[in-house]
Amino acid sequence: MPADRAGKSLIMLDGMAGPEFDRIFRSGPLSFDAGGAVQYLAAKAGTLYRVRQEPRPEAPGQATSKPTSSTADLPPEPASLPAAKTPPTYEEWPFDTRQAAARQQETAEQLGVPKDLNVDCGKGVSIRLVLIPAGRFMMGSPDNEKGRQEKNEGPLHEVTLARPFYMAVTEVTQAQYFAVTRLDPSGVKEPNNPVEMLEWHDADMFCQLLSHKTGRHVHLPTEARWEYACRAGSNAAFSFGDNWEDSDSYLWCMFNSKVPNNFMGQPHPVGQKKPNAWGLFDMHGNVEEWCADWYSDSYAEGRAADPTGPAVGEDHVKRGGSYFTDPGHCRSASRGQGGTLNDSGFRIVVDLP
Ligand SMILES: [Ca+2]
Repeated sequence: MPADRAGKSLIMLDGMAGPEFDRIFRSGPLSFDAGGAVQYLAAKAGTLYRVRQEPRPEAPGQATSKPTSSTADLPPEPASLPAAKTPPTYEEWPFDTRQAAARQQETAEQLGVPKDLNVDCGKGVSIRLVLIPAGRFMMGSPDNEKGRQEKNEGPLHEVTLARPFYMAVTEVTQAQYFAVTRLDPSGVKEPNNPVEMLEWHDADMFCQLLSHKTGRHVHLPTEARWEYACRAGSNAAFSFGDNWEDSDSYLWCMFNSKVPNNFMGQPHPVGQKKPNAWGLFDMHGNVEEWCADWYSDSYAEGRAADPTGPAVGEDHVKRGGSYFTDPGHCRSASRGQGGTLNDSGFRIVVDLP
C-alpha cells in the first residue's frame, strides 16, 4: 500500500495490486490529490483502472472526513444554451476569410462569450483557442477530387453542427502536454513542437485531466467538428484551395519536413505555416490528429446533425495527414485510423459554458 506522501488521501486502483501497482506507482511524477493523474499513469501501463480514493485514517478525536468520488471528478455535462442565447447557424457555404471572422464575431456577441479563449495548463503554460460558429457543410470528398481515397471518403453528405465550440489554434505542444501530464513521449524533443507518438488513449486522457484541472469540458474533436473546422468555408481539397503546389505555404508534409540530420522528415514547431480562415494552424499536416470517433470506412447515408461516429469500432479516427505523408493525405477529407506512430498528435476542443 503506498504511503500517503501528499497527506490527503490514500489512492487505490481497483484491480491492481502487488508488483504491477508498485511499478506504475513509482513510474513518474504523480499528483496524489488528483485522481486523474493516477488514472493516467495506470492507462499508460495498458489498462485503464478505476480510481478509488479513500479517506486517510483519522487520528483519535478528529472529525471524520467525507469520502471522495470514485472517479476523477469531472464537471457535469453542460446544459443547453438558454433560448435567449441560441447561436446563429450559418447555412451559406462556401465563404471567405472575411466572412469567417464576421461569423466568429457575431456568434461571440450574440452568446456573450469571448471570441478567443485561453485555457490554463499550469506552470505558466496555456492553450489558445478560437470560437468556431455553428453551421452546415458538406462532409467528405466529391468523386473527382484529386487524391481522393475511394475506400473511406464518402458518401459526401450534409452535416449540421448546431452548437459553436472552441478549438485550439494549434496542435497540443510538448510544453502543454508536459504541463498537464508531466510526461512527454515525443521522439523529437522541442517544447513548441506538437507532442507526438501518442495513442488515442493518451490524447483522450489529456483532455480528461485538463477538464479535471480547469472545470471546463475539454474533448477531442468529433470527426465532423474537425473537418468543419479544417475546411473553414472551403469546398476545395484544402482550406486554401485545390492547388497542391500551394502546400508549402500552409503545411508540413513529406516534401518540406526534412532537416539536415533527419532525411525522413520530422514534426516542426506549431504555427509556422499560414492559418485557415478561422485562424487555425497546421490542420493540414505536421502531426496527424486524433478525433473522438471510432473509425468506419463509410459515413452514414443522409443528412447528419452533430454526428459522433459509429457506436463501436476497433480503431479511432486520425485526420489531416502529417509531415510523413504526401499532400494528398493532408486534404480536408482525408482520413486515417489507429496505430501509434510518431506522427500522431491531437488538438483540443472546449465546450461553451
Ligand atoms: Ca495537423
